[in-house]
Amino acid sequence: MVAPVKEYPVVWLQGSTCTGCSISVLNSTSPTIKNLLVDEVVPGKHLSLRYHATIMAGAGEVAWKALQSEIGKGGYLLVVEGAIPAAAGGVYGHLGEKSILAVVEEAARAAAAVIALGTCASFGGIPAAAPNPSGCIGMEELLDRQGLKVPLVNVPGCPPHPDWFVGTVAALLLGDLQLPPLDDLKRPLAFYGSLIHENCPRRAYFDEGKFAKQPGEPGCLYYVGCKGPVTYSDCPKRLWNGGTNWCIGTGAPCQGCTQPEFPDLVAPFYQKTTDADLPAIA
Ligand code: FSX
Ligand code: SF4
Repeated sequence: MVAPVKEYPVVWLQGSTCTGCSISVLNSTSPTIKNLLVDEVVPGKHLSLRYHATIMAGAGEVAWKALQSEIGKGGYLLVVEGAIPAAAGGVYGHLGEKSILAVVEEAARAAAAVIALGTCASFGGIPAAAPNPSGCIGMEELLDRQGLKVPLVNVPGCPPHPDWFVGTVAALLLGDLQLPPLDDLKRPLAFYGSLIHENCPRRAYFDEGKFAKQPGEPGCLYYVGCKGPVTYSDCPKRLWNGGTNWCIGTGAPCQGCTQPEFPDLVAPFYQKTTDADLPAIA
């Protein structure tokens, strides 16, 4: 007899976002988004996406009721994309009949676990850039402010790599929603465990003091603004767009998009990061 497949409901909410995180996940190549949504993510375990404003067919009152019904049932995996506008009681962003702040808080209260997808949901990101008039915050800060103890994983990146999301979901499902090993910023160590600079194919140029004077030139991109020495992710090994290339591979300096300092403290983007920020590099 075939063992029954266990279904994990997923509620996906969007705050202040460009929706790039959804676009990135929709571009997942292995597995494809169809595999992710229809097949078993890990043997015997299947995601059931109950609410996602961008890709669901329902709209208006029907969608709003579906969301309310899922929140009422609870026990789902909550994916939050985008920062949460929290100034003035949440007046700067609305979802259905309520503020994003109120809906995300209600949804987090009833969730089994939360994935903050993207740098905005993790740390505030671009919507929280100075002067941040809408008071945008990331999920960890929101949960702290409300005293909510729901398990949280941050999957930052602007946008995050689809593998980082899919791999995190697979790890959560394998462990029956137990959190995988995380760093002190709640990022899965499997994807954010080492500095870009440690694995960069241009590292020999850095060590030899051969620096590009313009983006696109050969050489280390440190003096044209590369934030690889202060940025944790596996981009140099994983590459993007199904293994085609990555920022530094095209001659563009890393912008530090997986870090809580993004974007204010890694700006100006095309200027050298201050040496004071450099961790000890062996
Ligand atoms: Fe932020 Fe994601 Fe950057 Fe955009 O939702 S991490 S601005 S890619 O879309 O939130
Ligand atoms: Fe690579 Fe940037 Fe480090 Fe240079 S500074 S070696 S381009 S990660």
